[in-house]
Amino acid sequence: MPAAALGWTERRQEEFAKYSSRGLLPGRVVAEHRTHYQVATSDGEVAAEVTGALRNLAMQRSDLPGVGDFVALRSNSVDGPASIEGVLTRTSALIRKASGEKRPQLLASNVDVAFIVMGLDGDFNLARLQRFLELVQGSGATPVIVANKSDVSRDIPEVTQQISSVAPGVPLHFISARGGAAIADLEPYFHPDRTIVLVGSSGVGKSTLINRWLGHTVQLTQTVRSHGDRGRHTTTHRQLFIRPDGGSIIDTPGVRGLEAWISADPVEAGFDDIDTLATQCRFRNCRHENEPGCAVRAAVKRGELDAAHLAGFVKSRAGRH
Ligand SMILES: Nc1nc2c(ncn2[C@@H]2O[C@H](COP(=O)(O)OP(=O)(O)OP(=O)(O)O)[C@@H](O)[C@H]2O)c(=O)[nH]1
Ligand SMILES: [Mg+2]
Ligand SMILES: [Zn+2]
Repeated sequence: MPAAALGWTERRQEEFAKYSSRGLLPGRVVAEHRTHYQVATSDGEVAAEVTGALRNLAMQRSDLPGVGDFVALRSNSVDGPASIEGVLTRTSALIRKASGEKRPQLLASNVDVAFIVMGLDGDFNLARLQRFLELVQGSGATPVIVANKSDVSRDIPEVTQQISSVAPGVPLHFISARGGAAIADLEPYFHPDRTIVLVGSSGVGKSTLINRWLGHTVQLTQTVRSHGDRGRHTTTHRQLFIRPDGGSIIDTPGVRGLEAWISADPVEAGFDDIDTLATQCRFRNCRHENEPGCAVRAAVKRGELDAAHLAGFVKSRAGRH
């Protein structure tokens, strides 16, 4: 395990002893795909699957491994995926869970600091900031507010005052990811043993920051997408990156659905997420019921969209006709 870079602390090493005695190897989940996990190990990244036994033990979906988890791996045949046989105790977990929701989803685990990124352009929204703050405060990670796009900024003293009214005592930094202004102010949060997650709405500049910290373009950002897809999020899945000079950083997609999940009020949350997904349905007039090639139901199946939220959408639309 490239120890320091991945946050492989002594405490984790101790907990891992019960697995190493069974011949298992440590790894850290860097991405979660529909069919498999991508896990970083001392021998590089490998594909891995969860064993049936571990799946049966999981009481709910958030008990299964997610991005940021330290896992115990058994390597199988030369070309087959490795098996994940255990998950180490999490030191923190960002879990999205709306009230009454039965399927909490793990967004990232073993995160030390969460940068809540806001855009100082049209995106700026205090209610949304508050919801992200609640998500982070329930996780065990330390929140830091990053107000990005200071180059197009509105009145900074005014914004500072507004933010401190909903987030008193939470560190606040004004930066420009694109221009580079004040980026260095965030450097002290990085540490070889530490993991930082970026959360925030779509388009606030999370991936632009990731690319800056990684020193090259690892994530697509909005400027390089094709035209005509306004409103769609650019980053599509959560991914952990290891900074060359130490420390791990997790990029997350600014899915509208996250706000829908956080918000207890479905009317307020809206259905932008479904509208966005619907642009990828095979039929333009898809009702997302049983049409073939429906991207919305596919997202529900993948667990990326709440089925109850889709049901609410179908119901509200029926009411309009
Ligand atoms: N003016 C200005 N634009 C910025 C800044 N940082 C990022 N942007 C632009 O904002 C747009 C969105 O940036 P992304 O990094 O793709 O945003 P994201 O938060 O990763 O979005 P999702 O992946 O959809 O969640 C791009 O066009 C960036 O160039 C900044 O500091 N100033
Ligand atoms: Mg992104
Ligand atoms: Zn559809």
